[in-house]
Amino acid sequence: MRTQVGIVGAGPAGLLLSHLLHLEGIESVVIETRGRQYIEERVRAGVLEQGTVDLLNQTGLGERMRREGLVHRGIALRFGGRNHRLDFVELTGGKVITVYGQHEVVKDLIATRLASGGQIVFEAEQVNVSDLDQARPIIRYGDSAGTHCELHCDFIAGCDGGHGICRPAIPAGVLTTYQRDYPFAWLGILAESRPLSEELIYTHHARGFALFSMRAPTITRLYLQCAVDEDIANWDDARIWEELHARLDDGDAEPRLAEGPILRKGITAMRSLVVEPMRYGRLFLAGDAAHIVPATGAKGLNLAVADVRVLARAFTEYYASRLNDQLDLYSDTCLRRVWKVQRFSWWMTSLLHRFADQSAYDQRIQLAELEYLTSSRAAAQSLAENYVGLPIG
Ligand code: FAS
Ligand code: PHB
Repeated sequence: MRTQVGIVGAGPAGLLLSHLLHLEGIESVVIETRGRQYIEERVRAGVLEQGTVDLLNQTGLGERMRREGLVHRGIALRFGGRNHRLDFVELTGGKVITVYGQHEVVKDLIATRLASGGQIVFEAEQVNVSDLDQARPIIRYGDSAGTHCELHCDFIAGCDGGHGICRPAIPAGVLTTYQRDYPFAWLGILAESRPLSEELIYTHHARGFALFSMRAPTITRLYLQCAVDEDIANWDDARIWEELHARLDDGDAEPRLAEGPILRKGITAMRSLVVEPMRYGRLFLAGDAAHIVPATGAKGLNLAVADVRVLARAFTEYYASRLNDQLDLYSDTCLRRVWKVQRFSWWMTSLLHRFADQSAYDQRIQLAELEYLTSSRAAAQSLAENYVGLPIG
């Protein structure tokens, strides 16, 4: 088989890239190891930046998001038993965020791609890439019928996430990897319960970080900082709710956090990672395949979107004029923004979490920074402009 752009991975990066290329008349094939139902039900990110929402609306993907997404005009920082609201609309001149689950974006992308004749190979096996520095790089895989397939491409987009095969396929010595692993993880739940608040609440607490988020008026998404090697089997529902109350509504006369059936629970590692460059030959890395951020800044999905917007423009230039300028600038263009988002995600994580080796002085510095953020417009504006999303290159 032949195609113009072979895409490895049907997460938000791979699917959105395929959609953006289709809009420009560029053919692609998406190769995915998991089944359609699995990736449509995989609960991950929840917050869309203004730029992500604008792009989905501009490219015909926003109808259900506009109907079901929750527009939020701010967030709260909770410390000392009190909520302190940051008004994004006032601080950023009108920008907002939209709470709409990543799996919903994935569902919309798959439906749109298949409706327009897009090729997505689900349940592919033994996927590998080769000839990356040749004119015709190849993706080899077994399809769900076990047939051995070869896809000869002009280019390959490695959108296979943090544990894929594209990044490891780049020869040793080419990539520089920058990494920071945090000494804690997040225990996340999805619960059928009445939201505690209309907006997200990020909590700094002596017992550890907690985050209140949501997916719908009756579905809450909650996280609490836990040990880096935590075993979810040690957390029954009662213990989870007890810890969430202790961190999220301990200063209140009456507990405000409503409990309810827990639909999902899981542990997510917290790490920062960037590989440079985001390209080797005719392989271009995008999204988690190239960088990972701790979820504290709600950036992972949004960074993936920003990468593929740049990559789609570069492929469009190439096929329209056979110019390589934007392809040659892809990595540098993305990395300028990636590192700013890495900084913000690291800063939010360092500000809000308890570190085992923290001194009493360190804890007072965290509280001083939170007091500064909630009393200085300049400080609040800096957080707000990063949170709603920096401009895309
Ligand atoms: P993805 O990982 O989403 O997609 C990669 C795709 O490639 C997957 O479908 C995978 O099955 C497929 N794949 C892997 N290997 C393959 C192979 N060899 N061949 C073919 N396909 C292959 N971000 C937030 O902003 N907020 C959050 O709360 C949040 N929570 C998260 C929880 C978890 C458990 C994880 C892992 C990540 C979370 N993230 C969160 C980050 C997440 O949203 C990512 O940033 C986002 O999914 C990035 O999208 P992609 O780059 O498309 O990668
Ligand atoms: C979520 O709703 O899943 C979410 C929101 C904000 C974050 C991380 C996750 O920072």
